[in-house]
Amino acid sequence: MNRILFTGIMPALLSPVNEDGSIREKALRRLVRDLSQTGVTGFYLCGATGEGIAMAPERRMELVEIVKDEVPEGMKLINHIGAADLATVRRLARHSRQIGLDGVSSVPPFFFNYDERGVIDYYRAISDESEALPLLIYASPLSGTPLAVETVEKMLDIPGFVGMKYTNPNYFLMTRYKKLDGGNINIINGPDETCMLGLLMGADAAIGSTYNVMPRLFVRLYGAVKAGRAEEAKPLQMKADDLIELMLKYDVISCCKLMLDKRGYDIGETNRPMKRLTAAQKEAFLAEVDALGGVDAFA
Ligand code: MN9
Repeated sequence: MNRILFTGIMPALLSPVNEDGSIREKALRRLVRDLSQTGVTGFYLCGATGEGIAMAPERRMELVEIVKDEVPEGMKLINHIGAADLATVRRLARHSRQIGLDGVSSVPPFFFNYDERGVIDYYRAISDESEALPLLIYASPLSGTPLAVETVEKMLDIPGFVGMKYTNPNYFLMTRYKKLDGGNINIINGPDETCMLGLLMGADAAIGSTYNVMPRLFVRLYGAVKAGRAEEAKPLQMKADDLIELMLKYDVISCCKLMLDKRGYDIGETNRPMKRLTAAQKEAFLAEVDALGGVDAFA
């Protein structure tokens, strides 16, 4: 079985929501439509950037249904279905299969300390419930320490298991995962600020927050690295990093939402109780973006 199913640049799609958590359908559809024209290969839904953990399961299901309905043929959709209770995880896994998504993903079970068996059982439950939809671990800094390479190796037996979204700038560890099964494991770069390095060290794809804002820049960067022209990719990474540095100073998700808002998407704020910027912070961030050329300099 070929596990390299996901390649290219995939925005971790922002979730446009209202104050009560309901989906801003118009903004969502427009964002999906527009981003789909930029050369990205698909979307990662309801992850950290997509705020899935802060959303009710019904909202998550509604959001992925809208995206599935709007997205052009051929674009891949991976749904992050992680939740603290297995019943919700199973429900989202089943739903992802029913509506025809291309893959499911989850952070390892969190909050309680799970041992290796608990982790593997969790992913097996997802595989069973989704009838072996392509499955990716989400190795996120928000969900504890990375899984042991040996644990991931054991997971190669789980039906549908293809690999992981690896949000960690430790690229030595990334190569240890990537060596499993002779490289037949789909490793997807997480940190946008080191996207070029991840790709150079063997990642097949990249998923990230800031690809909502700078899709074309990263599509060019991906093409350059994969064509062996790292020297062409470097200035693109450096340019993106000037903006990412600012976003990290304020709050990445809020800043991405704010920049799209400035570009005319009626995207709203984050789900509570997630971080939000004050009016003064918004103004300060936008002034710093202006100094870098303005919100459209990165489109
Ligand atoms: O993996 C994102 N990571 C998190 C995806 O959300 C934790 C990244 O895209 C970062 O937001 C980005 C900025 O640090 O690299």
